[in-house]
Amino acid sequence: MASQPILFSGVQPTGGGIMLGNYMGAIRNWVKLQDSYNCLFCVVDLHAVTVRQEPARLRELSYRNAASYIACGIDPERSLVFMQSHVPAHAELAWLLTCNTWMGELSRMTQFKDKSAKGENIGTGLFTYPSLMAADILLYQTKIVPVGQDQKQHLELARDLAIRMNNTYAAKAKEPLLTVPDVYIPPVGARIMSLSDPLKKMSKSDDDPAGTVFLMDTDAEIEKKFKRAVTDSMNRIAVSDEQPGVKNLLTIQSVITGESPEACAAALEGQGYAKLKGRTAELVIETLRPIREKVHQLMDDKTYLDGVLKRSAEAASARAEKTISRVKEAMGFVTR
Ligand code: ATP
Ligand code: LTN
Repeated sequence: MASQPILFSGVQPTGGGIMLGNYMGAIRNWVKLQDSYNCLFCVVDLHAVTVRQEPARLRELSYRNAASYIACGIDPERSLVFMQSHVPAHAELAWLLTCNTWMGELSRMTQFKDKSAKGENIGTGLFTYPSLMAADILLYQTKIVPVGQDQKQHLELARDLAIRMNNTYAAKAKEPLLTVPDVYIPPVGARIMSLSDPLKKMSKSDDDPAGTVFLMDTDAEIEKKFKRAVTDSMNRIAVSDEQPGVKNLLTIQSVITGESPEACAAALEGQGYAKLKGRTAELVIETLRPIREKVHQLMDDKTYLDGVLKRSAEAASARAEKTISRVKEAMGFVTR
């Protein structure tokens, strides 16, 4: 509905594809919020190429991300589902924002520090990644951005950039140039940890696939990953920072059941870790199975997916164009 506030979010088509952390920290909440907001869900393929991607794999994963959004419950009749690279205004606004983003701000970004520490050839796109992300959001006058905990710092930059652009180029205008967005981080599940190293966040591009449960994993693979999940030797099922592995499993249960992690712990009182892992695996398998089946179905119907992507990109472009023209005019570009 046009009168509803605007929601924007996206996931990169990278690594092994969408995983449990993306689902619990982000996509699940998109589905919940989709009735109350005018939503745009983007496959952020321009962000994906900030690290080297194999072209055929990028294409496959991009389709799969779109299929996964729909399979998780996004209704493409109500919400836009599109490729970032299909709307050139993302790259255009990103440039205008990059020129208003300070080196110091980007240097402080923990995602850049973490990712650049791993690689040898660090592209400048990895450094300016947050300005592109701000462009994604600000292009649509977005009010709310549902993401996991790790994106909080990027969202703060997007807010700062909106305020800066408004003050610099539209201080006397009746209406602000850009809406200052709010972040939405879920109370539980905003930071799902790796099953093989519960001190590290679960990630779809982790070198060790044992720590990550992918949307497309088979039931047997999911069961195996949970069986091998790293816990501790305390032999106590409780929610405690001293037991990050156990806490992570209880958090996963909590997101699915809607009970608090403490209640999930109490339900397993006196039981061993095998039971805790088995119960968690069971819940995750039941949650992901119908989603996986739907993704397979959708991936077999590229005509349908292409239709959704085309329609959504056209609608998104028309909306993006309005912001781009206003920003360019305010900055002093000659109008066409
Ligand atoms: P990559 O490892 O390829 O950088 P990623 O797994 O960190 O990717 P993103 O595409 O960067 O995933 O993130 C998509 C969304 O999923 C974001 O909203 C992000 O905050 C959320 N997210 C990512 N990892 C987790 C996690 N472990 N727990 C909860 N939410 C997460
Ligand atoms: N940087 C995000 C992905 C992303 C995003 C966005 C999320 C790119 N643009 C706009 C929300 C809104 C990540 O999860 N790594």
